[in-house]
Amino acid sequence: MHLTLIKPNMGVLAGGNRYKDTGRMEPLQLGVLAGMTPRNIEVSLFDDRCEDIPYEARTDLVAITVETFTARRAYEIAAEYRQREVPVVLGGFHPTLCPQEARAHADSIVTGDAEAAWPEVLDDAAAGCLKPCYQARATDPQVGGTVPRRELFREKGYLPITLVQFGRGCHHGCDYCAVGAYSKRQHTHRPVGDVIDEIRAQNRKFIFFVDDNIVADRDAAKELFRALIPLKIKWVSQGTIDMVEDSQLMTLMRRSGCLGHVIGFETLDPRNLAASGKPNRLDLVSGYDEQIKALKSYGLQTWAAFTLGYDCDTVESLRGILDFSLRHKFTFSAYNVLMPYPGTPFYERMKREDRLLYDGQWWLHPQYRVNHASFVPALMSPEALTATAFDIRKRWNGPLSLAKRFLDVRTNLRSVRSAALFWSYNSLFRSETFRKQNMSLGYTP
Ligand code: B12
Ligand code: SF4
Repeated sequence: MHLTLIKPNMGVLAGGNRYKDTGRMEPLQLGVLAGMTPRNIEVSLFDDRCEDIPYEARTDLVAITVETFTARRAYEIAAEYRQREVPVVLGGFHPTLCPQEARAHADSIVTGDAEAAWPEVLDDAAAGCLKPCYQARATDPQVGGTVPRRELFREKGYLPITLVQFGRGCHHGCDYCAVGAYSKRQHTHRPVGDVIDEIRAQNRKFIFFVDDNIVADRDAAKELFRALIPLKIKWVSQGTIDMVEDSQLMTLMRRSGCLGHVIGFETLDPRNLAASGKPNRLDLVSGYDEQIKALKSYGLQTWAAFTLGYDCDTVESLRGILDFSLRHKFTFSAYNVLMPYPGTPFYERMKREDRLLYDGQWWLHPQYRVNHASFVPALMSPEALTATAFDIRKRWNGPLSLAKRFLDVRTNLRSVRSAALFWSYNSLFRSETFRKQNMSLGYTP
């Protein structure tokens, strides 16, 4: 039997060329699927973000990982294979949160984590009797010590950073977040020993822990950090700002080689935080200042994530977020337009309030463009939200901002490595910001 694994691209750039993600990372989920596949099954991996898919090559089963922003393209790829009578199975966030829609484009879908369902899918595919839907029960990630088959990632031009997962899911239920909806507010993690073995078995010293919240279980995180110290790696991850409350956690984090995290600040308005359910503590007088000071005292380079378009946001208040970011000289920042991801409470609320644009399915709509508002904000027009978000991104990535932010002795000037990280990734994000704006999803008009 031959299995083909596919990571779909997003779409087509405003100028008409297919998007080629210059900062693409290894598709970890496909490595995990391959790792769970018995060795007597041949496996090929194709990354639509950087190579053509050889539809005519012989294969017995195609497995595609689907996120909401790649759903349109994934369905196009699935149609090509199904036209050639090759069975297609879809899995990942989007089929889990939108199973009925995904079912219409595949022979079979898997909802939830692959770990609990994949052996049965392969057996059924080999016997020619795939079921229409496999509802995987929740498991720990890579249960049983599965190791991703990283040799499949070679020569695809991925960034030189190894993706590893320790924990999965999140206890919080922020209303806009697909992770809260997918994980049903459960957090699980792998045995620390498995993670250490996996890191030792690959040859890079720069790791991205793709956990949704690396500090979700503080005791487990401390156990991991202690075990990482002898490995002498450098690593980055994602986490909630409440991490700074625990000085032992922060000290271990730093000693284990942490360079920084993606941290969701989301908004500077406590009313927005309360409405979204984000558990950040925003002091009424000092805002996030004390927490950011604490982060910097550990020398961590922060990738601050903001979401624009909450009900209390105005064009003016959004501009305040840019001033705030510049004042704190964050190493990186993301200013994402709030998106109604299907399956989230925010999506359901926008639907109830009749505020969804693009027929309520922006991810499938031929007119939808990347980084555009896909709902009607409360205090501004969708066009004003799109334009303000783009303007903030432009200013943040401008030469003055870069120069000002670089000059932070506690973070970006702390070491040659920190300075190199600042410039290499800021250049990448800068060019991606402009390229991706107004991109359409999928390849067919
Ligand atoms: C790392 C990461 C990134 C990396 C890129 C990773 C890469 N390889 O390309 C970066 C930081 C660049 C990134 C960017 C973005 N990301 Co991202 N990312 C993640 C993150 C944190 C981890 C992904 C991962 O590797 N997980 C580990 C693997 C093992 O887990 P998994 O993918 O879920 O796969 C498991 C199951 O889902 C299932 N499964 C998955 N695929 C398949 C396929 C089959 C056939 C089967 C059977 C099962 C199966 O089994 C797997 C094993 O259990 C996820 C959150 C998450 N928990 O996954 C968000 C996530 C996927 N990203 C998300 C988003 C929105 C984005 C952005 C659009 C953000 C933005 N506004 O710019 C961009 C767009 C990317 C782009 N192409 O431009 C959302 C997607 C929501 C959705 N409904 O689709 C997520 C879920 C985060 C969130 N909070 O909601 N991302
Ligand atoms: S804390 Fe982060 S990962 Fe958890 S639900 Fe909220 S936004 Fe999602």
